[in-house]
Amino acid sequence: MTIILHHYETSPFSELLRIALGIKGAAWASVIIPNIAPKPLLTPLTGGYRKTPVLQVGADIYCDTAAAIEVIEALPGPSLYPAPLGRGGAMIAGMAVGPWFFHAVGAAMGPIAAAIPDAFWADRAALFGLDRGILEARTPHNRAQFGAAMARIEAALADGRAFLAGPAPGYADCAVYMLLWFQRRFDPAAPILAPFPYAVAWEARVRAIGHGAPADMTGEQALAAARDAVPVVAEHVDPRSGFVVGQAVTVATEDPGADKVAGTLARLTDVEVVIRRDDPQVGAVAVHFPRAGQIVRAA
Ligand SMILES: N[C@@H](CCC(=O)N[C@@H](CS)C(=O)NCC(=O)O)C(=O)O
Repeated sequence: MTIILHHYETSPFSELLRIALGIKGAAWASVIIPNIAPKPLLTPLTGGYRKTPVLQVGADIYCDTAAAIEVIEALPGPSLYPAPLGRGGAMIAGMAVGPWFFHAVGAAMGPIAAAIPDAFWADRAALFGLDRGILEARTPHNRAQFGAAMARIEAALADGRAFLAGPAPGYADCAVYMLLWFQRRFDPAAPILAPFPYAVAWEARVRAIGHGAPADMTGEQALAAARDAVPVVAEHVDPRSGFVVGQAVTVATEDPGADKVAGTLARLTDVEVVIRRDDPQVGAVAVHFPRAGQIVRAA
């Protein structure tokens, strides 16, 4: 079934998945979504999760790159967890999507924050508590912290390895690469990267992987694809969790302005949370989240 990616060009987390699709050499459908709320053609699928990107396969909706990466991993082609590190690559990725991420964002956006529209800052203040003035004031700190991250990336690559986890590219490369890619969004010369020649050479290798074979799709077509499919979920709720299959729950990210997605619990493990929803526009869907980073509450 077609992989549908809901994303926008300038989104670093979207670039992470686009490169992962490139590693697989995958064909996929590209739906461009707004970079601020509201997202009227996405909400019927996710039930309110509004972050970017979202991956869709029929009536199965994958929120967060940590959930989406496993769908991409299951595609034919080279593994996103190449030897010798294997699944250990996910822990490198965890640095990039976690502690390094907002430093990288601050390093890139702090210097040009004044040129970005007020509506963007109002949206990010509501979602992340990200304030334009504070971001501007913290630019030197964020640039220093991003430099500290870059120094570690450089040191890891300085033994001459081609990719972070070994000779082949994987999830670790996709996730760390998005941070460097984002610096070049606002300043293609990215002098902040210049002191790190191994990292810059590696960045060029990752960029050369490309995005696979995207084909444009409209948001309306993506809704129709969900309407025409049925969700595929292996029901299982970990008895240690205190929840049961079919229980009404909400799922929300840890962000201050996160929307709660309501549904009935289909799957809850240490790896994932899956809820079923019935939507007036698309019918039955299953919304998949990674367990990490989500707050599950009884509704
Ligand atoms: N943990 C999420 C983070 C996603 C994220 O923060 N994405 C940014 C854009 S790169 C976002 O959602 N911004 C708000 C928006 O796009 O509406 C993931 O891995 O997918």
